Amino acid sequence: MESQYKEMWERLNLDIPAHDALLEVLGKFYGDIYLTQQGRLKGMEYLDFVISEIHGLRIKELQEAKAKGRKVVGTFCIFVPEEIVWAADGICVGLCAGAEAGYDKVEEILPRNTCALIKSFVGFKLSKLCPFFESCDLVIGETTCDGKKKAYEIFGEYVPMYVMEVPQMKWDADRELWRSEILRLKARIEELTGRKIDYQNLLSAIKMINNRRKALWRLNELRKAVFVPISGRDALLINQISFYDDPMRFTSKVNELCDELEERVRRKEGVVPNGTVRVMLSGCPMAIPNWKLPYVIESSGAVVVFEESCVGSRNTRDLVEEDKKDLDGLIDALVDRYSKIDCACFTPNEERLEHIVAHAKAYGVDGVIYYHLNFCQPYEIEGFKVKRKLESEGIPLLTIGTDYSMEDIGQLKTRVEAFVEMLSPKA
Ligand code: BJ8
Repeated sequence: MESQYKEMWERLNLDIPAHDALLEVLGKFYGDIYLTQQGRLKGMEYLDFVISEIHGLRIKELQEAKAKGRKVVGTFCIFVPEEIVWAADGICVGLCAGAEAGYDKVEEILPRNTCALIKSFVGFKLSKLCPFFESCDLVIGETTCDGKKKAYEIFGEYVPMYVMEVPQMKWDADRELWRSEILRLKARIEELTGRKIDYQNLLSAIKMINNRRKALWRLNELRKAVFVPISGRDALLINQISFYDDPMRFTSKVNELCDELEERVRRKEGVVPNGTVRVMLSGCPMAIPNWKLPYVIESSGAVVVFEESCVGSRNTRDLVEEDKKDLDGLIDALVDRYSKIDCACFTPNEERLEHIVAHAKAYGVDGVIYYHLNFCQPYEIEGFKVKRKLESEGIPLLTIGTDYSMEDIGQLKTRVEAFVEMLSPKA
């Protein structure tokens, strides 16, 4: 891939030697974690291809679209209503980074004890390692956690930045604020793209993104089967790729994959032996290529059947209502749908506890692994209420705080193995 795209990467001003090294490490990491799995689905070949081309073909597509006048908009959070971008014929890509990169430079401008996700996206930009960043005409941030909010102020010196105000509570006044923020975004995107957002193009965008969510939810539902048809690692990867790939192509590929999965479920064919310990992962988002914990879990004798996370169910569970008669109605539908997001940045956030319990039961999990990034206060603190709730329901829980380094992998494995052992049916 290197030679084929080198010219494009040079034009994007990437640090070529460092980028080559990154792709090499990533390729090896992916090979070890993904390609060694037994009995993978045929449909995963497409996902393997997308990953192998993530800095190649997809970036080429973005560059070609830009040459025709389309604008590329990057986001970090599932609160940003991407339908607004697509309606104006923009292209929306998720930018959350899931690997350690350029931390030496990052720590010159951000405190060391900042969460890995924030350090990662700043690091990818400062070290010129991410062609997605370099393709963006606008980057949209949001006032969710304090770390992101304050980091964006500094980050805005490096990228064209726009920040949405996300309310922290869910009263009527918060809804009004959120509605006005969606309208403010609409005006900014119209200005950027030079295109007006109207009823027709917004409805088409809503349908396109709803279809992607439906396909991902269909995939989720299939994981309820007693014979688990897909590994948690593969399911996570599919969710991660949904933030980058062309939505229509991606949706049709995921639906093809689901056809294959349905067949497996019908044949009672699982990726792991029947009776393998079933685990839910709950907590902070796992941005690509953060595969550490799912790998640890699935190499410790368990299988992940559900992700209660933004790279997972929180992003796919709710649809935008389509049966609205005018533009105002569609804007209201966006407001309603996005207000259902139960991120730990909200207070109170009781509905998240209800969702965790309901999904733990529906997916027949034996236990929940609660994951927070170190220095992520919203998710770490909310973990206390999650623990209490799960205890009251008799659902076992293991809490893990970690980051993107590999230093703690041995320690994590010991803890996860002990948890899985505790959950395993005794002979
Ligand atoms: S809707 S979870 S994508 S904000 S891990 S940066 S919270 S300190 S990512 Fe998120 Fe939107 Fe919420 Fe989802 Fe801060 Fe925590 Fe870091 Fe985090």
